[in-house]
Parts: sequence; C-alpha cells; structure tokens
Amino acid sequence: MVTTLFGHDIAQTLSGLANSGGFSVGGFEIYTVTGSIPDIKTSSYRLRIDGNVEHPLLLSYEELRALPQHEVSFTFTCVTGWTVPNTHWRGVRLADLLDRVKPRTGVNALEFSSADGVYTDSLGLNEARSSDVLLAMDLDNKPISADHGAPVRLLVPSMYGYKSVKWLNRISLVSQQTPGYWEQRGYPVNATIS
Ligand SMILES: Nc1nc2c(c(=O)[nH]1)N[C@H]1C(S)=C(S)[C@@H](COP(=O)(O)O)O[C@H]1N2
Ligand SMILES: [Mo]
Repeated sequence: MVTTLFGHDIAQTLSGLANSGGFSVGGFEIYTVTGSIPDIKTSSYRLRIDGNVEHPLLLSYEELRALPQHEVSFTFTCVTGWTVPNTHWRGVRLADLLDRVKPRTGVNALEFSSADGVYTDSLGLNEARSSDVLLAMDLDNKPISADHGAPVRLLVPSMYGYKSVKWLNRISLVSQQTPGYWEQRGYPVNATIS
C-alpha cells in the first residue's frame, strides 16, 4: 500500500520539488526518491539482517521495541544545506544487533536497503558500531511518521542525512562498501559532516 505525494498540499509539494523532490514537515524536507511514501504497518514490518554472519536475524517491530532503547539528540543536516536543530530520536543501537548476528571474518561493511525498493546506502563496520548509530523508531517522543521512514529508519548523526535510510527493511553484512543511491549520483561514500 502506497500513498502518493498528491495527497499533500500542492503548493508545498511544488516548492519541495523545486528543491529536489520533497515537501516540508516541521523543518525537515521530506525526501523520497521514488515519489511515494511507503505505508508499512508495524504488525507486518520485518527487518532482515543477513549476509556474512553467524546468526542471521529476522526481527519484528515488537522485537525491536523490546530491546534496550537509546536516545540521541543532534542537528539533522542534509548535504543540500538545510538543517533541523535539536532533533531527539530513540531506538535500538545498531551495535547491539551486530553483537547478536556476529559478523564473520572478512566483513568490513553494512549495506542498508529500504522497503521503497530503490534507496540504499552503506557504512563501514566500525562506523556502524558507533554508539550514536540507531535504528530509530521515535522522533521527539512520538513514533516516527511514514514521511520520516516509519516504522524504522537508520540514523547516523555524524553524517549527512542521505546515510539515514528510511523505511529500513534489510541490513546485509558484506566485505566492502558499494556506493548507495545518492553516491552513484555524485555524493561521497564518506558522508561525515566536517
Ligand atoms: N528511503 C529513503 N531514505 C532516505 C531518502 C530517500 O529519498 N529515500 N533521502 C535521504 C536524504 S538525502 C535525507 S536528507 C533524509 C531526509 O529525511 P526526512 O525525509 O525524514 O527529512 O533522508 C534520507 N533517507
Ligand atoms: Mo539529503
């Protein structure tokens, strides 16, 4: 089930499209490279973590919610120039899940996929183990909206927003990083905000 951008105010949509394909919500530009917002029920949501690991996992939303929840606050920064100060996020540390799946020797990177079927990005294994990298389920004390990537999005506070894959549904452990959606279109694989 997918809802299109035409459900939103047309003037907002057009001003957003002028600025590379989205619309604004609470200071954020909402981006979706497919032009639609996936509508994923928490009851049917699954996150697959696989690739070169000892213990592949398939996690439901309830299982993710039952794990220790951690919070991070930071200024969300898109590489195109807009920022949202003081955003507060809550979710599961990616590092905790890496401990459970146990990457095998030779794994140096993680590939993230979206339920939109198109968007991808990657992190190096050490980057992914950073304690501020979350699989986020709450923004400002409320479950994140479909616009922001519900039910679960990746969140990488030290990097530009394009690393923070929305509607996250798969993490695959691999030998090396491959360029993600925007990286194939010119942005650097190393998205650390300097
Ligand atoms: N699936 C998906 N994830 C995505 C994007 C996208 O288009 N599709 N855009 C990225 C970019 S460039 C940014 S800046 C942020 C924007 O997050 P927001 O839409 O919640 O404001 O999401 C990132 N994650
Ligand atoms: Mo972005």
